[in-house]
Amino acid sequence: MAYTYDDQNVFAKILRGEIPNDTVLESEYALAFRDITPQAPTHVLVIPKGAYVNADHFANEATDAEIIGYVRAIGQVCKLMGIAPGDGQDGYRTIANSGAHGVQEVPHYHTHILGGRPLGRMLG
Ligand code: DGP
Repeated sequence: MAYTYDDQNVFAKILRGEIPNDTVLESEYALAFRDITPQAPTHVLVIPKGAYVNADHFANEATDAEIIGYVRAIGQVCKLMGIAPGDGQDGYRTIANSGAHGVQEVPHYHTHILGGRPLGRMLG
């Protein structure tokens, strides 16, 4: 599979510290920050630190350590934000738009975490 990563994308610039962000968590493998156009009271984006274009790229080429570190970071963000159902809290939704049909705007893999209100049913 061939993936072309554009290192001028906005999340690459955030990772390099060229654009400011409202960080909620940083780990060896991931950075989590608030979305600039929040769609819910809690709207955090979690990105891997590696240069992966989308979920497909990440799933196929990231190391096991990167994948585990990334998924753990998502869990930690949800705890930090007070939305983790495992802690008896109200829950959340994760979304990873990938590619054209997924309507992915920023070509650096990211997961949206949305919570803080009932989100309604959404499956396309
Ligand atoms: P999408 O690629 O469609 O899954 O969504 C990209 C999201 O990134 C969108 O919700 C807005 C957010 N976003 C775009 N530019 C910036 C930025 O400079 N800073 C932050 N914090 N979020 C951004």
